[in-house]
Parts: sequence; structure tokens; C-alpha cells
Amino acid sequence: MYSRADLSRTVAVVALFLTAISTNASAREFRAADTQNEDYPTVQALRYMGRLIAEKSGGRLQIGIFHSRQLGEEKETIEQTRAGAIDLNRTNVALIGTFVPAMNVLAMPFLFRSIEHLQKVLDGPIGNEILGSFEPYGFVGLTFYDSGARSIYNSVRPIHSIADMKGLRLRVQQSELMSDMIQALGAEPVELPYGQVLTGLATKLIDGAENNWPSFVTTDHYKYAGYYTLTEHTASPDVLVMSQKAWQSLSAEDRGIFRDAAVRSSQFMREKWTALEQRSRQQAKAAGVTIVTDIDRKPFEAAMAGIYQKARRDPAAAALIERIRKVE
Ligand code: GTR
Repeated sequence: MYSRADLSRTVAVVALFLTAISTNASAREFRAADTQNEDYPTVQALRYMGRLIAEKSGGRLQIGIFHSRQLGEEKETIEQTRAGAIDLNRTNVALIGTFVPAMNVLAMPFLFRSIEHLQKVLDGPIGNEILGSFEPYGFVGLTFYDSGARSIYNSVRPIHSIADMKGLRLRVQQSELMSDMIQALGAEPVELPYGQVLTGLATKLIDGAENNWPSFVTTDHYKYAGYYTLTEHTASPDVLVMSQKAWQSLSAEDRGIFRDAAVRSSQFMREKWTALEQRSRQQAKAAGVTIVTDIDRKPFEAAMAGIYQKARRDPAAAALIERIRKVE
């Protein structure tokens, strides 16, 4: 026979079970794409953001992370984000610059005097304004992530001067601006998705590429390109965007949760970034990569005049470039 106590215990268990079902049913997962691998600082930042969002929403909002190009190469995932098939995308500004013109300004060569200058711009009113400029293009800008400076690496020869660039076939991101940059330096740009660079290097389809220390090392590119020259020709940051479709579906309160968590994830990421930058450089050095540090960047900068001229044809870009340069 069942006692009253048994009965009420059963009722309690059933109630708990129903709550669990309904909590799960109302939990919503936002799919996030990141081209980098599982431990890369941006992926760690997305995981951190996911934890914050789940906590703040009592489990209602979750982030499902698809790293290592599981949802496709970067350009395709940006298109899918614009179409609303992917909810969140951590991309590089040079890639999304094809869709959102202000993003290309941040990828302009030798624009930032230092990482401090870059962070000051991104953390201040200009950064906020730029994040706000995504909306007409089908995205919502949530936050920027550090991505250091990009430099040129190759398997043929150490680059000591701009003359050494001549004839090298260098992979660039799928971006007209990046192609223009490498061409202006005298090399031959080859636009390839990130996931094809390693094979490209291994099969000698390309002589080299350009990227920051963590990307050079975590992808194993350093095993095939033994010369890394600190050209630091661009400091194009990474950025996190949400699709307009996902954004429209959120209440004002939930939008606040996302915005707040995104900004915190960017702060969380900075320490991880600096540590990995140093570790990657050491790892490349230990593996025998020749690191050229003593280059005169002046001729590299001078070669960018045409690129600035082209960018300045757009008055909004011209004004933004000036404002960024003026930030002390
Ligand atoms: C990295 C960036 C990636 C991707 C990659 C590339 O620095 O984090 O999103 O754009 O560069 O060169 O394709």
C-alpha cells in the first residue's frame, strides 16, 4: 500500500520532472561559428560567454560552439550568418569587410601605431560606433577580440626589405583589401580560405602567407614556412557578430545579457591572447623558424599610398581613418 508520504513524494518527483522538461524545452541554443581550433582564445572566449549567458538567463539561453570550420569556411559562414542560418560568428574584420565597409577601415595597413592605440580605439566611442554600423548589412556587432599584428611568413627566403617580396606567392584572406596590400608590396596574392593554407604550403601551391603568431603556430603553418618577418603590416582585429534574425527574436532584457556577456568575454580573452602570442613565438623559434625583426618598415608603409587613396574615395572611410589616427 502507498502511504500519503509516498504519494506526495511521487507528486514532487513528477513535478520536478515536468519542470525539467519545460526548462529544457524553453532553452534556446545559439549556434556560433569560429574558424579557429578548440583551444584558440576566441573559442575559449565564446565558451566563457556561453557560461555567462546561461547563468544570467537561468539556463534559457545557451551557445553551441562550432569551432575548427565545422560550419564551413569563414566567408561562407558570414553569408550564412547574414541569412540567419548561423546565429553568432566570430570572424576577422578583413573577411566581413567585404560585407560591411567600415570593417575594412580597421584592416587598413599600418593604421594603428601600437596595440595600445588599437585597444583605445576599439574600447572607446569609435569602436562602439563601428559596432553599431553593422545593422544595415544584416548583422549586429557585439564585441571585438584582440588579434595582434599580422606579419609575413614564407618558405623561400627571409624578407629583409621590400625587394625580397618580389614574386612570392602569398596566401591572403578572401578580401580585396588584403589582395591589394600584398600586391602593392610586390608579391603575388593568392586568395584562399584559412582551411586550405596548410595544404597550400605543403604542396608549394603557395610560398607563404601572413598572420599573427597564434595563427601561424596553432595551424602548423610554421612547420612549412621557416621565415617569419615582423612586417606587422595590419592589426585587423577579430569581431563577434549576431545575425539580425537572431537579434530580432530576443527581448530587450536578453539583448542586454548578450551584449554584456560579449564585452566581458573580450576582456577575458585578452590575457589568454597575450600569453598565447608569447608562447607561439617561442614555439616557432624553438622549431628553428628564422625570425626577422630588424626591418625598415618605411618602404612597406610608403607602398601603401595607393591603398589609402582608394579607401579615401569613400568619404565615410576617409573621415574614420582620420579620427582613428588622431586618437592619442
Ligand atoms: C586569423 C583570424 C581568422 C582568419 C584567419 C585567416 O587571424 O582569427 O578569423 O581570418 O586569420 O587568415 O584566414
